[in-house]
Amino acid sequence: MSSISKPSVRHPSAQKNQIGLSKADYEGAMSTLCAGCGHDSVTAALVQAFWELDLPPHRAAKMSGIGCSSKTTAYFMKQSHGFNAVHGRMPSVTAGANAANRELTYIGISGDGDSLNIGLGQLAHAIRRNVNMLYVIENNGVYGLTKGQFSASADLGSMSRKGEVNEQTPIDPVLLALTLGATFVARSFSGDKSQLVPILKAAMTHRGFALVDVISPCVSFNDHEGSAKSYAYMRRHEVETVMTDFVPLRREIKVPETHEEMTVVRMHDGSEVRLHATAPGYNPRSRDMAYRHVQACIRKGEVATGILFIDDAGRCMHDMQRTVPTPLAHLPFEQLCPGSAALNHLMERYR
Ligand SMILES: Cc1ncc(C[n+]2csc(CCOP(=O)(O)OP(=O)(O)O)c2C)c(N)n1
Ligand code: SF4
Repeated sequence: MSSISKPSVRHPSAQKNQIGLSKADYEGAMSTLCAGCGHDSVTAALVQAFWELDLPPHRAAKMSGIGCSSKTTAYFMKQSHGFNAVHGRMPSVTAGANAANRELTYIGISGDGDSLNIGLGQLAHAIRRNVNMLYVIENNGVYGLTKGQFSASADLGSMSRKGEVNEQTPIDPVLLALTLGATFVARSFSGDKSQLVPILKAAMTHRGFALVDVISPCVSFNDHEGSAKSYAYMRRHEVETVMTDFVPLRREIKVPETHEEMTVVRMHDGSEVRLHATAPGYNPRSRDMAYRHVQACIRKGEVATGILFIDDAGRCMHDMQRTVPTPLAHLPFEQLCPGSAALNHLMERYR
């Protein structure tokens, strides 16, 4: 489908960030998704977050699989690198790219079908490897692109547009990530930009795998009465567990007025993430507490949002694999290939 292209003219008075770019410089192609699709609101939040973070678009790589959600990467930061992998294979393609060039910023955008059905094994191993990336799941509980089949995140007993009831136990990406040892786990709602933007900024600054599950309603196939992934359901059942402020390194860090129930996490670049627990006694550094709280919300039919767990001391894939600091992509051939003598010596150890 063709669509009109966006004007490239910039208003001279448009506000610039620290690297001299306006918000329009973080946009991409015109969206071809249905009007009202939650995924377009996620795109707007991504544009805002990366602009505020002063991320140089040419130093980022946008990775995705297949689905309406995976088309999101075309709609922001058109000057970044990009790779649409096969359906469900984005996590391992990103792990490979990250192994070759650790200096790029990796942003993976996926759907619940892409991540939790066909790509579940791939997602699980990217979490275990703690690949340094922001991984956004645009979660609508259906296969949007292929016209509304239930996906693995559809709630038990929820209804399709045609009235069919889902009888399979859902996979909750947040519980999955917590179980597999993810070092940053958050959930948000596409209709809540003020919550989503600071979460995306904190996730982006996290060193390691940062999973952000965004409930993003599909207006064409899953926004009806009986759906647990509709705008109306989310507005009634969202429970903000942790409110997030993100304070970048360069800004003056002021002591906030209230310390109550606040956890401050210093990111590896010196920025601060401030987490205000709105659920009494909630500690976002406790994996067990996060798990119990999210499950308790599910039992009550509620959706816990916010940064639910953060571990800033986790070792990322490069730490575990003890890779060299220079990206493999920049190493000269002589260093990448030590020659046949070294290879023969290595092979001797296996005789
Ligand atoms: C190997 C393979 N199997 C199936 C498909 C068909 N297919 C394309 S997108 C898709 C589902 C996308 O659903 P989801 O990831 O939830 O994204 P959404 O469209 O809802 O945003 C499927 C089954 C495919 N392209 N490749
Ligand atoms: S089919 Fe659903 S997920 Fe796909 S663009 Fe339309 S509203 Fe969005």
